[in-house]
Amino acid sequence: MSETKQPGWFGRLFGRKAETPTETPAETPAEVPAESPDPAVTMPTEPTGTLSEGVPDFATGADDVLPAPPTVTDASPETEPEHDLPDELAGADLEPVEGVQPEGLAPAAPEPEADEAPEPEVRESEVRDPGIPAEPDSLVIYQPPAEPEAPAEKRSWWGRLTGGLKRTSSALSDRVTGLFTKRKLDADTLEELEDALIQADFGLETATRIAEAVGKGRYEKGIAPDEVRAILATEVERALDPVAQPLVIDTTKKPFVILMIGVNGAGKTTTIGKLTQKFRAQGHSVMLAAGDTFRAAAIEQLRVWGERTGAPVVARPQGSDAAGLAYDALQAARDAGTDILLIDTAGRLQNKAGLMAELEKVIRVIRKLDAETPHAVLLVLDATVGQNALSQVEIFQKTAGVTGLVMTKLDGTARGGILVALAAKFGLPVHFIGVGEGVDDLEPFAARDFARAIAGLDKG
Ligand SMILES: Nc1nc2c(ncn2[C@@H]2O[C@H](COP(=O)(O)OP(=O)(O)O)[C@@H](O)[C@H]2O)c(=O)[nH]1
Ligand SMILES: [Mg+2]
Repeated sequence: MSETKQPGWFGRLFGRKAETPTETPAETPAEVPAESPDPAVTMPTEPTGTLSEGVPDFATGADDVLPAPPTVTDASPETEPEHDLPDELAGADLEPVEGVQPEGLAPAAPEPEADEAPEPEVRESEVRDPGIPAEPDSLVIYQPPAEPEAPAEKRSWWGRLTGGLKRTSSALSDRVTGLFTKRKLDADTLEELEDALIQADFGLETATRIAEAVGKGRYEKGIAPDEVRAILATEVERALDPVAQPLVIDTTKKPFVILMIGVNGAGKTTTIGKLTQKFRAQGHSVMLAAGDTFRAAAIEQLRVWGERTGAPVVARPQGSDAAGLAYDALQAARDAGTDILLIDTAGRLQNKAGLMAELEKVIRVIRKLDAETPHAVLLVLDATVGQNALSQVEIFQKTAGVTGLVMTKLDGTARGGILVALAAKFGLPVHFIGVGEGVDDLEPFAARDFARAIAGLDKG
């Protein structure tokens, strides 16, 4: 390691360079595994997945190009955990969409001087199970600062929900206004309404039901657009009500273990950060396991969230065994008497079989410590992939026993009806929805609010 004075964590996050130009060749970007900022983590405006013969293509986008095998295997994270990537790439996943600064990322206070930068408090764990391939020297637990950042100023959830669902609701609303203004209701109009709903990914079954409900007893009469919206809201609420179930944390489990799964870029890590903020605000202690050991940037990303939300992050260097890490994190959470352990996972393996095998292994290995774990398996789905979400549910459900869904990026699509299609097909609980990148842009899923927002109605 050179003598170079490195900037603090926030300095690196905001791109501040080392104070002395460094000559360490190992830190030049060219020497780092060629991993560019992931296109899958910027928000696609069109569905990024493909639906080929009902099987999701997990290898879309960057997934089909495996980064070079991890080269940082012997670097000790106690001394240089941040140097796996050049500054330009570190935290690349946190890059805002279209230049929007993610909420809460701006430093609230002047940055500490580089030499006063708080170094993470690092604790070593012992090897607890000789059967688990662990690298005891490399396990680190990043402790958050004593006082995590103050949460950003709150906008009402209704405001963020309607803002987030704007693309879907205005696409629908425009069609409804166009179709039902000063027109008699006939079969053609209803068919067009059905088309609009199918385009918003409601699914054929629900689209037909809504169109029928609108037509019922009104043929050859006029119907005002607002009436159509009201019927739409009623039908959507009826479809979603059974799946809108809160995630119940059983406080008798210590820790209550939540495994987060989903394809790369779905929003797992971000959702973990948002959930941590919520759980901490409810008075729970939370620990995070950086189980996406595939990329250094993924570990860093979780570490930033831990720092922001006041949760310790258990990590190992890139390339470590994810199951072993999850095992150690569960042990650490037990030792610390933590209420909730959130385990992040990778979604980026080269093929579906590899991804599923890794998830199965994580579950198998943590069950050696506690046969009831994981207590919840949350599948994170990106709303912008559209119909592909349906096949993702099928496949993850088989492997990991999904207990509930989180749907993210509803703000990034005009096809928010996918939630209705999912409810109709699987009936799995939908616990949370995300409508933005900020820490507050996630809330428990409420069918009525969602239905009214998507139909373009007031809260009511
Ligand atoms: N607009 C928007 N972006 C989101 C939402 N949730 C996550 N993201 C962004 O999606 C990208 C991928 O998220 P990440 O948590 O890294 O996905 P992971 O690979 O599943 O862990 C990041 O840029 C997030 O900021 C959301 O609800 N809305
Ligand atoms: Mg991630």
